[in-house]
Amino acid sequence: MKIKQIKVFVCSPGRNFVTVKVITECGIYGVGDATLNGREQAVATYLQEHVAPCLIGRSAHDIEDIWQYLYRGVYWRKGAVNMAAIAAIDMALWDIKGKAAGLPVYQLLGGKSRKGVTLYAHANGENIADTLDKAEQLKNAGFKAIRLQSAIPGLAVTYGVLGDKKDYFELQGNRPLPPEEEWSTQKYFAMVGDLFAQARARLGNDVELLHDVHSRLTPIESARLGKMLEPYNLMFLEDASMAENQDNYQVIRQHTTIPLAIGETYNTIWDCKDLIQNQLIDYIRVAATHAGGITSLRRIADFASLYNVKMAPHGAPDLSPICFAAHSHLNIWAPNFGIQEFVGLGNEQSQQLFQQSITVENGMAYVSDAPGLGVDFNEEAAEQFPYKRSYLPVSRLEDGTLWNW
Ligand code: EZ4
Ligand code: CO
Repeated sequence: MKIKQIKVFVCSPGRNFVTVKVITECGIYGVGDATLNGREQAVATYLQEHVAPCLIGRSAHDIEDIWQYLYRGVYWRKGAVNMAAIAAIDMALWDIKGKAAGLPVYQLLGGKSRKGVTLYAHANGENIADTLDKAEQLKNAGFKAIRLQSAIPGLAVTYGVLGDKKDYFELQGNRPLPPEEEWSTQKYFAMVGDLFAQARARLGNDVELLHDVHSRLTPIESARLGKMLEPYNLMFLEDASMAENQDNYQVIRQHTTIPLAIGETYNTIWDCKDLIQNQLIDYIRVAATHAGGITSLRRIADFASLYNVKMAPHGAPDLSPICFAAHSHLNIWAPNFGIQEFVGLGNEQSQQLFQQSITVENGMAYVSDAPGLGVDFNEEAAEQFPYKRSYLPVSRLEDGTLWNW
């Protein structure tokens, strides 16, 4: 099962995805996701120039050794570009191993721990009533957990709110230079308590509610928010504050019992080690694509389980359906699975490019028994969707100071 060829694709079926295909001499191939939003070409070049040539001729079965070779072996460990490249190769190798064994990847991890994967959907609105209309629709469609985000009165554009765009693909897929958004903690605080008070009044108590702060608050402001939202029983508060300094979360934890989640930008277990070990968080949100693949996430899940921290992988539109498949196999296995973020199965073009075998019903995802990851990439269709430069916004305070995105 020697690796014969590694192909790298950067396509935009409405938004950019970096996809890797690892092909073996016996003809079995595997696919992986290496999408790094706004830095796609850096990963693609890294893979083509520095990773692929080193792997040709190696056994596709040596998943762990190849992971170590690309992590320890390069001297420059960690980093978003490096870890996304490792992730895509790792996913493709798990896909190959599953296909060679005739088993879905979750069986290789240890089998199913549950029937299906609970998802949380997004309700984003232009105002509180609009957000809650959308949340009600999602609840009626069977979702058991919903993330609420609402535009902040007095600010021109707010994180995650779609404005005149019909979906996330349209929002994130067509911005050739980074747009700018505004942030005011004071204006946010004037809105967010009402959002959750009204949400509980309208949606009742039999739905889980979540919220993403997108790292806009200082630790003591996050503590204040946690206390403010405690009566509304959130499943978790996501990315309240930055945690490059992992001790920041001590400050939040000292003041509030609101469950905390973080990790969507993390690249390795080291980024979350202190947060997990000191029981400063409740959910770890690492993505297979950005934290080194299935091999890394399995290791983080096992480590987190020792400290009652549950897995809640990132599920944004900039993670491809291959990542969603990798997460689904991990989620159905992990004894300490919490919840999976979910923004739909992609637009029509993306479904042409990626054939997904996972089904979604009543707010749950079900993994098929197809060997490997159970997701395919249509190389022929790839040519129809060329790369388009596109960026996330940047965020500034009202006085112009650059702030956290
Ligand atoms: O802004 O994935 O929880 N989801 C998120 C996302 C992120 C994007 C960044 O690439 O915070 O929408
Ligand atoms: Co987030």
